[in-house]
Amino acid sequence: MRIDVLTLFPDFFAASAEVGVVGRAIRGGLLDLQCHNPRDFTVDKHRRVDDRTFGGGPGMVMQVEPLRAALAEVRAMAAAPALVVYLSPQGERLTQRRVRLLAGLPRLLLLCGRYEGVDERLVTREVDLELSIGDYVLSGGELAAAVLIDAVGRLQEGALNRSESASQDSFEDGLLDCPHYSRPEQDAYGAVPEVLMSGDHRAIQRWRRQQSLGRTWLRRPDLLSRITLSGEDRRLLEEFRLQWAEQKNAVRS
Ligand code: 9D3
Repeated sequence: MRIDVLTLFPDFFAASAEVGVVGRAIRGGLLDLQCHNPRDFTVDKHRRVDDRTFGGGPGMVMQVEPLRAALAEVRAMAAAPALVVYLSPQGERLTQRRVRLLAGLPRLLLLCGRYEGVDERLVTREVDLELSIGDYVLSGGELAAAVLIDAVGRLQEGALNRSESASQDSFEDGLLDCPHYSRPEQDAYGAVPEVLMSGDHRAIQRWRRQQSLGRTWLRRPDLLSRITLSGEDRRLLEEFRLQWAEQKNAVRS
């Protein structure tokens, strides 16, 4: 997969392209990440990319011409058709479902806004998809683009090893992950749950599933209401709820 990024801050992406799963995917040739600065596509001597907003008010807007020139040149750099994605607070929410869809495409062209954003005429004519990463205010699209690149990059075929397998991901089955523990068995903060030391793989699997269900119920009931639980899942969650209520009463008395 090829990802091109149009950004006024290409340096921003250097570290994230080197480290971890995505760094490995890039080095291994599974992902080709190229950043381009719209400022390099300006023709005036001040290399201007922004101007005041028509209608008045504070803030600057990224102008059409540098972005239009950059998009045309960058599109032509490879034969694969690119889906043009504009990272913006007005976009639809990025979810794991959308990540999976995007990860299967041959090429993405990510457009990062700064200031108040991009002139709407460019958005209307050139952008295929407008995406937000959540309901909080960032200072530009770069961090959101880096999030998208990470999420999509790690799904490239061969990017993950067995222990990182995507099928084990939280959200792939709509539940939060279970707690994890490592050595030593006993430390300054206490002991590891006994079942994990039992060697009984069926019991361990059951416990993990129950923890996933229980934590999702406690922390993200919105996720739980989107999925259908099996009979076994419902029994595990009911048992978790009972234990939760008992524990709460025990603390009170
Ligand atoms: C202070 C500026 N705001 C005017 C009332 C609007 C505004 C413009 C530009 C708010 C944020 C931004 C920059 N944000 C992004 O480019 C962005 C973003 C985000 O802020 N939150 C979640 N996802 C994204 S994707 C791109």
